[in-house]
Amino acid sequence: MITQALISVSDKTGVLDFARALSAMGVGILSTGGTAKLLADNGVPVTEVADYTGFPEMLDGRVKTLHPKVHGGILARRDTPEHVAKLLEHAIPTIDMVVVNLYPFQQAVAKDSCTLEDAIENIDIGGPTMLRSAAKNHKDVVVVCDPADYGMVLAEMKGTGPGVGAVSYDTKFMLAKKVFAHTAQYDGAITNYLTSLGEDKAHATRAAYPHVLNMTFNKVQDMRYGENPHQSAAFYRDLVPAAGALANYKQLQGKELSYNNIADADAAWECVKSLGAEGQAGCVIVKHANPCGVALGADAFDAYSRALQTDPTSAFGGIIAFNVEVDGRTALEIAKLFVEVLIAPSFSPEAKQLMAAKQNVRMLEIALGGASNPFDVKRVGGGLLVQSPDAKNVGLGELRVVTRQQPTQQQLQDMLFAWRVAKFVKSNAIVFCANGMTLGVGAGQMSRIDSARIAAIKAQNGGLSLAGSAVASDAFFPFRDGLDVVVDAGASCVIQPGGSMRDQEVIDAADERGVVMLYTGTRHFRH
Ligand code: 93A
Repeated sequence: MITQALISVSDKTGVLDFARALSAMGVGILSTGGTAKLLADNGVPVTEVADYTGFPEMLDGRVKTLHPKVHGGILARRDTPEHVAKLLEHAIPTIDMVVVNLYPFQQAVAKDSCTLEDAIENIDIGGPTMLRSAAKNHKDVVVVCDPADYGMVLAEMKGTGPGVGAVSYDTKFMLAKKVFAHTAQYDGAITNYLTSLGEDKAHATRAAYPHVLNMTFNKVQDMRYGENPHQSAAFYRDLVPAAGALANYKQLQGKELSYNNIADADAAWECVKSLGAEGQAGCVIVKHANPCGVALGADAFDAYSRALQTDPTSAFGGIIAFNVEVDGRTALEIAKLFVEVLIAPSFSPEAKQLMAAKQNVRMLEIALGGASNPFDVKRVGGGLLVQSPDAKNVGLGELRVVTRQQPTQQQLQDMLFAWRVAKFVKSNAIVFCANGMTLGVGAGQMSRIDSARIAAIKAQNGGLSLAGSAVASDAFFPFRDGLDVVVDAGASCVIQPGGSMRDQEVIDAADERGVVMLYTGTRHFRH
């Protein structure tokens, strides 16, 4: 039963309506300075915490709610007689609901003008303390730190019948988990800011990155094992994954996803999301985190048939992703192959029905969306590397023709497609393409020339001609030998970042061989 709520919020979104509704249900409301004023000005009966505790707000508001009458009322176990007796002894009523959101520390430090003093004044102490007290005692206290939950809480209270409502244990537990994730994130942001301060301690260094290292996750599942059967593993999801991120998958059928399935599915999904600028269907087949076939097509069927041609041997047991709906005809074709995971924004009813006969295929539906992550992380011994994601898509205006030969429109299109794919291939990456499909992919080699040789061999194995093809190299050619290999194999044009000490040697080689070469000025290492 909720008789008394304490409301103290910096973000006042929705709080007036929420407080009004609580009040209408007979809940007494305690509140702090700004929040209390907003409620009182709008006719919601409210008691100031200072009047309630008999202790004035002090030290510029640093001490507002840090009082035994507040924390005793929140923390007392209602089913422990000693606790109840103590409350009675000190005339402390219970506080059954805590509605708090914190001083906007992250927003404050995101401003260039923020000084260390500003940042410190924006560290909320009383707010997290109340949230943590309430979350610890969630069995008896409803704790709300997110205005988005006001509606849900009210609906549940109203649903319990006339008069003062209650909130279920499951909801209280969920809200408590949310609070600890929230305060952990908040403290993480403070730590991150303080450790990024420059020598003068006054400002975060200009290069400080990221401002907020949001590393709070929800566990989705334990896995049978990790990359190998002797490794333990689990999958965690961001508190709020970005729209279009892999973690938002809905599994329609198939066995539980494995560790490698999720890693490969992510590689396939990120790559296929980057296709489609041409308004065509795109298909990506991934094996061991590398695309082994990528193609555009008139429809899903066409894109799949073309993607499969590049390397049908490697596609066995692969992960296949589409950027368009998978229809029945395409599903029928895919069913001929042994597939681990199939991903698409949607599947037609016919495709679902056909795949139902293949229950070993894990089918994932994910809505298409933009960037998945605000930053990339990689664990190293005793540390963490953090970087912004490789979101760069080279524009036409950034391309520079460095050879005497100029590209035709077709060559330009082929090179841009190859370049887009190369970004998703582990370095050293060499990708042969023509007409919106990969012809040969050389991935993950320690030398560029070996990647070039492998890419050419792949095309040969697939029975594909490289005559007149386009080649992308994810980083510059350090010597002319790599270029010679791709031209010997049949390439007529090459796209690469440029920037080698021997650029001139490579340009001369391209001119000598009569091929086109474009510089992007950007490289796409991927490890
Ligand atoms: O300055 S505090 O760290 N000390 C406190 O005792 C305290 N109590 C509530 N910050 C405190 N709060 C915070 O005040 C809340 O977390 C909330 O963000 C804010 C609401 O202030 P007002 O109601 O005056 O707008």
